[in-house]
Amino acid sequence: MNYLVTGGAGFIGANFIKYILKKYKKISIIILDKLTYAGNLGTIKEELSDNRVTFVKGDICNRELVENIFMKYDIDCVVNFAAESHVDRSIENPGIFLKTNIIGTQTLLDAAKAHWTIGKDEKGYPLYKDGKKFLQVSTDEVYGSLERDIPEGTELKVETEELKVILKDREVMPRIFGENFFTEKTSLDPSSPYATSKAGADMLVRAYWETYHMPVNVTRCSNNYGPYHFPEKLIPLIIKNILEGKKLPLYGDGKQVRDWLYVEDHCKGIDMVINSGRLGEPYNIGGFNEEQNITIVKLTIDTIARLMKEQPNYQKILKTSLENINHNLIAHVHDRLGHDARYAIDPTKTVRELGFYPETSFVVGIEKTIKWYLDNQEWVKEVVSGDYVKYYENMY
Ligand code: NAD
Ligand code: TDX
Repeated sequence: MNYLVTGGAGFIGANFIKYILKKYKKISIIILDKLTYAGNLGTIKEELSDNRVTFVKGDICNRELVENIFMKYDIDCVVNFAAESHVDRSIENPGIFLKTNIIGTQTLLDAAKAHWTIGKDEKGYPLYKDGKKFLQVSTDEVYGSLERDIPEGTELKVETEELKVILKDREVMPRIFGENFFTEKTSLDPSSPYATSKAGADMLVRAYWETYHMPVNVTRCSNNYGPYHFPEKLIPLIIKNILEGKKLPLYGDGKQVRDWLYVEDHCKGIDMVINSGRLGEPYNIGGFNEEQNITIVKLTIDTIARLMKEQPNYQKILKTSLENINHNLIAHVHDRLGHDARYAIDPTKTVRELGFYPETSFVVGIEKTIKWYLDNQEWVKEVVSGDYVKYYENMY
């Protein structure tokens, strides 16, 4: 089997490649990545020397290049991670988001369609070689925003009786605020240019299913965290700033809610959808772990302070004194424009149909993540280069 993994030098793409190579011996991977500021070959250093892996540097919008890849390799599955992924950057400069996220997806769809088609049925729909699949990695942000304010004393809830039964006896118990969730039937209602570009790509993939019967799936996942997360996103940015004794920018009142999922659990969910997802269907992948941003930030500060005390060796990384690692580092800054208040995934369909379940509780996942950053400061230095510095000069 040959997988074409686009965006494989980025955060989730790289974690996915590591997951697949470990789990399967007979899958070869062709990585196509433009190596933007967010892509880093250091992230996949070991995998690049594996003879099952081929790396191609290039843009998913480059038709000729994508065609050549399909001509050279018999691609069985496209897993499209490649994207401009940061909401704040999309507010500053939407154009590149539309280009990469929409036109890039169309370019990949066209090449896959051309190379996988073997004829037509009696109605004129294309017929495809067996076992092919186009997996579009999407996000819960395409659904827009849910209500945010959680009345005092609200109990944690799960939406359906069926979900309650499935969740019984699991180690990761749901932590869910509010009444409403995104299901796969929720209308797409994106707010930011990033989310809109992802929704555009989602709908295009759906259009290729409806119009050409392309073998596709879309996965819509909540906020990931874990190793190799680029330090412009909340959790890795906070970890980096704490270690440097810098202020921690919290947008607005910090009470916005996200559903956090450990990246390896997302990779597992994608693998399940590739293997068993019903063609043409979207699947939600969520962490059952809603949390307010302010709680995430405080927990990260507390965990780092604790780890520094438990393992004093780590203190040599600090560019500030241990006493300064406290909640006073939090600085409320101006809110993100059009900031979505709450994301909350109901992954019942994926749980029920594919047996998906997040294995990593947030307490375990955040400690693993922080330790990874403490142990991999060289990686952080490597990815924080010119473009990142320029971006932050303009931020606050
Ligand atoms: P990332 O920004 O860390 O990585 C994106 C990768 O794509 C980088 O390696 C970059 O070089 C590459 N890339 C960008 N433009 C390209 C182009 N035109 N051609 C080829 N490669 C290009 O992103 P991520 O956080 O790993 O997200 C991966 C995918 O998952 C995205 O599609 C994103 O929308 C989706 N997603 C992310 C999250 C999350 O929490 N991070 C949650 C749900 C879905
Ligand atoms: O400095 C910050 N301060 C802050 O308060 C940053 C970077 C973020 N935030 C807030 C904004 C969000 O409410 O924290 C929350 C998380 O922000 P991000 O890490 O930027 O993630 P988000 O905007 O939720 O989007 C992420 O999850 C869905 C990914 O970046 C997307 O690619 C994915 O689709």
